[in-house]
Amino acid sequence: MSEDCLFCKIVDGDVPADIVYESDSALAFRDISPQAPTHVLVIPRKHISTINDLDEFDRQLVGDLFMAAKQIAAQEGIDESGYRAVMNCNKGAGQSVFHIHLHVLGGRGLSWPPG
Ligand code: DGP
Repeated sequence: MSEDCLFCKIVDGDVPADIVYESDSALAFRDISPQAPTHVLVIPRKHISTINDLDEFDRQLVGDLFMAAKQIAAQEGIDESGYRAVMNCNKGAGQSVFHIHLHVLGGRGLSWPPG
């Protein structure tokens, strides 16, 4: 838990969110500013600021985030049509909340490369 972290506050229930998935290690909720018909953020309950802060003990946790993404895609009905699961690292890549989160985006065509 990091005192001034927005996503830690969502984990603790101090900031409301539209939660679509919960497990012992992870939580997922709808993005406040959706960039696609489905835009869900999957986060670990544990505070980790960026991908660069992951350590060896986080291997399982990172796997949990992707397993959650897979389940959410099925729940949202975008597993067959296609979706993107992406994590931005640091400001230059667009990270604005420094508690790692996997964006799960789908429900429309997604171009590549991203901007
Ligand atoms: P990134 O830019 O990769 O750090 O993504 C942060 C995302 O978090 C961005 O898409 C908007 C979303 N977001 C920011 N504040 C809130 C909030 O208070 N609630 C929810 N549900 N999403 C938020």
